[in-house]
Amino acid sequence: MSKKRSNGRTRARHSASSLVSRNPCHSSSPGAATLIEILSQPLCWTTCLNDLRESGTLKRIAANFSGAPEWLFVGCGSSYYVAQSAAATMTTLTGKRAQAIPASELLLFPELALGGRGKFLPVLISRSGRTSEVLKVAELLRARGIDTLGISCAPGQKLESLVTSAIVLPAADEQSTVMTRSFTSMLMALQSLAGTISGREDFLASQRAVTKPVEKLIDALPQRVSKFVEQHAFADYVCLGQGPLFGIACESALKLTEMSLSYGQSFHTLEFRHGPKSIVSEDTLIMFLLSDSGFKSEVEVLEEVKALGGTTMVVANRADEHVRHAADLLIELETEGPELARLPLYLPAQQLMGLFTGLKKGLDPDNPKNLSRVVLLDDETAQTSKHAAL
Ligand code: F1P
Repeated sequence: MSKKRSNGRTRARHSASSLVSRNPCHSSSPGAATLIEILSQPLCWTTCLNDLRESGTLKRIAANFSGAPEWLFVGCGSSYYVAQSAAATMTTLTGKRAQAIPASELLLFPELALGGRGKFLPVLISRSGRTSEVLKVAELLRARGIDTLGISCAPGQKLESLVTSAIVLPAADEQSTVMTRSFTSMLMALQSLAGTISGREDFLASQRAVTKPVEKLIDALPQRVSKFVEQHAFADYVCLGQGPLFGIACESALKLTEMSLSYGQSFHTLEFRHGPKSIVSEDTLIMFLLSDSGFKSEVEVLEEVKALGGTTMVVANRADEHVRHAADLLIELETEGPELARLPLYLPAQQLMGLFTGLKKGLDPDNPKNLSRVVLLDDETAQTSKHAAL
């Protein structure tokens, strides 16, 4: 059955739930690899955290770099959004100034990115360890004698040879083009580093503790999300999050865009009132990532959007009556411990929303249109700005 969209493009409609019922392990059908990678996250997180603890990697890196007064997290695409939530975590747990920046900004506007900065530690984030812009930044910093920390999921890649110290998470690497478990695992590793530097044993313990109970939640998610996708057809998607959740909101919007070629936007939740809420309608899905710290204020925006006739999806640790009333799809994480420790847990539902929306449109989320798994630029394009006065 084809469906006419407001912009006149017709769409083939496939049953998203068909993928859930088929055993993905043996299926090479569209989206199967990404579905396997999304569902593998709890086990992947446990493996990565165990590997890091048993190898003593984080303790070693904390010993070498905990003195750095300022941290600068650098990445591209999804890895830039890891940088945003990692920077928020580093500041919240250690009190140190931390910022996130796309690699291209540091290459093209170095004075903007680095001007006036005292001693700082750059953290270079790249799933592949091969992205040209990130490698260029690593070379630039190395040429300036600045120590760097790198994090990747692919052992033995160029980034590892260019940085002073590296965290590598082979268990989190993926076949798919889009980042799912690599995103959440690299974020969890950087959060664990911040917990180690700040000596927050409670945070480290809750990080380990959340991976088990979430298995049950993630196993039940495909049915719930695919059913919701079956019952709705949206023209636009908006993802809202505040504080450390803003990076997760950006990544959620990118997952919708990459896997379903939909228009996905992200805003700080309360910023949505200042203009963007003009697009609220029943065929706009507004996804709320509710924090504990800003819960009351964020729920007021949720209720406003519902009153304007918007369709809503909510991910929160625990909902109250207001949220239950205003959410068309409600995902409760129901975990204990500090809210920062459950940051990565907000993503699987969003990842599945992108996957099933793409399948419904007859797309293959494993191989998004126009995208390559690694962005390799010829030397010319990745040249640093002539003004690279670091
Ligand atoms: C970053 C990235 C991905 C994006 C696509 C292209 O790669 O931009 O976020 O989904 O796969 O590459 P990396 O530097 O983290 O390998």
